[in-house]
Amino acid sequence: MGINKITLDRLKQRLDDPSIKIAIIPHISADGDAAGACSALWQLLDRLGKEAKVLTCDYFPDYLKWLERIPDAISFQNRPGDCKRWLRDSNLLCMIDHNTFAREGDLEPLARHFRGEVLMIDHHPDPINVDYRFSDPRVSSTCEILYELIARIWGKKIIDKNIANALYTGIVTDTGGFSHNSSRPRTYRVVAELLARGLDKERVHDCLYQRNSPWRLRLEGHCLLNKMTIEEHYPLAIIPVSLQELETFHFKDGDLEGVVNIPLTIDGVLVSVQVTERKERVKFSFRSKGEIPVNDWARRFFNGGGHRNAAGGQLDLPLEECLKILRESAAWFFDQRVDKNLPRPDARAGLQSRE
Ligand SMILES: [Mn+2]
Repeated sequence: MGINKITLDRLKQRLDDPSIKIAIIPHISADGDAAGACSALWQLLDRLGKEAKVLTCDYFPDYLKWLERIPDAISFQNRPGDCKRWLRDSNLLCMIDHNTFAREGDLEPLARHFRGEVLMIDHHPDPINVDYRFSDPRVSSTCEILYELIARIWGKKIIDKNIANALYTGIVTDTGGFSHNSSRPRTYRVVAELLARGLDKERVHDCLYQRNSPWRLRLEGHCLLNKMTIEEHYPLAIIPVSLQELETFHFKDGDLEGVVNIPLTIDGVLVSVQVTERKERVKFSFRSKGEIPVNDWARRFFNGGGHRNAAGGQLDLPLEECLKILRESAAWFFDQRVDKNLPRPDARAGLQSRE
């Protein structure tokens, strides 16, 4: 990965300053990569005796609370005063797993007016300019970049079991268990190194994937059985979920994690979109295979963006309206933005033969 040596040396020097006080901010609706990187960075700064805190605009989901230090994060939702004070007194803000203040929810205005320096560790395209930027969209995850930074600044020996567990969490979740964005040999060398540093892979997998509630599985089943549709003219699956349904299935944050990926396992489906009605707004989650840039679709119609194969967005409109916009803009997306030479098999063929 291209880590700029000059920026790295400057950061090293900055972190040596005894007056350094650090605010670490993940993106809104933190995922495994954001939470893993926050956990690893906070643990590391603890070990170095630095003053640091993780601030969130919302909450970390329950399925990531086992990560060291994550339960101690300060949420703007229930401790806005503490968040403001910490940001006012800090002189280094770390943007984790995002590259624009717009991904910081209610913390955005505070972060925009931050008076100290800003460090970005991220792997999304089109980052803004900050004082210390470590950003590379070719890398599997923010956690992999953070590993490289730690190894280059302090040496890999500083990584203990809990830091290794946190870093691995980001790598394994952001690649969908090494299925996408994970074809660089380096990613596996980093994982090998984390194993050597004490990574407890079984524990991480158990915590991430084997602590489902029955309701989560029922909701997933409902989505696939009753909600998923496959478009007639495009290789596109859509899963709409209403607020009412979330309540019926006793929804908790994280319960829909990964569901949007499942339709991509259908032969002929190349794009999957989950549309979830939440109290505040309707959220969109896009996934695609190969060269299909769903981040373009999310950016143009849904106030969002992200990676080529995994993006998100949101609209402040009723669910039905959102679905209409999605279906209408599908024509623009597939006709204008998707390579005409892509295979566009009739996804319905496989289904109809069994009807
Ligand atoms: Mn990430």
